[in-house]
Amino acid sequence: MRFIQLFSFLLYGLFLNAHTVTDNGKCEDVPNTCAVITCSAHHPSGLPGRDGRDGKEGPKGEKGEKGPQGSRGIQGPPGKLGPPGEKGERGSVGEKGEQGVSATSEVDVVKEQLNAFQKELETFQASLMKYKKILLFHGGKQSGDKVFVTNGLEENFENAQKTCKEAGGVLATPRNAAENSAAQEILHTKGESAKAFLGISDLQVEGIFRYISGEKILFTNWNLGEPNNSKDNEDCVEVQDNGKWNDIPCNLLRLVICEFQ
Ligand code: FUC
Ligand code: CA
Repeated sequence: MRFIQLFSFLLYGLFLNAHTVTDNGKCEDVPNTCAVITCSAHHPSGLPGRDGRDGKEGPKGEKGEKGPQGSRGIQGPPGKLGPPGEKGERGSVGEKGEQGVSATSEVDVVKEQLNAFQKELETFQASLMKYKKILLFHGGKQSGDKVFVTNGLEENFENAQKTCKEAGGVLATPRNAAENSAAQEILHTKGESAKAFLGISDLQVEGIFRYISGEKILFTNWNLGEPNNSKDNEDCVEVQDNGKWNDIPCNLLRLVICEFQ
């Protein structure tokens, strides 16, 4: 048995360390070659040869192990606004409020306000009546809610219009026979042949007479043959002492009669 073990050992050494002779006469290692006998027979062992040249660069090594964790970086910018959170729980019940005003007392308050307003209105109406009486005392004439009054002056149409406006009224504008009679009565207080301007003209469109408000006139009391736009220069209207109307030039002077209502 020992003999077989020794033989195997030698045979193994022969395969691992075989030598041969190359063309240039050197003895080199040739793995797995069974020429050890030839080499040692022709070239007895000499001085060791020089170191060979560096071999070619080997293949890339395997990836190294993961390094240790780096130090903590600086804080980043704030992130975007997140989605709204879920609805919170219902809060606790608040304190009891003060007692409200009862419906009945609210009605009472409105009733009181209404009574106070009614009293104010009565005072105002009494005051209005007082001024109406003053106007009538000064020669004013009433028709319905309207009162006609004159300042006793004669003015052209433009100034007569201004005078009435400044007094809070408008030039006399009879809209029916009763009002026309009231204006006529004023003329009678100023003597025969008295004439006054009316708040009517066709200054805007020739032949179409309108009130100062701009409305077309509805009631008329023209004298026979009027309006004739004599000399193509009659855009204003006078009321004569007989109550009849005539178109006349606007620059003539006529009594100022204003109406208030
Ligand atoms: C009539 C009127 C005129 C003017 C003249 C004296 O012709 O139509 O407006 O009053 O008389
Ligand atoms: Ca005329």
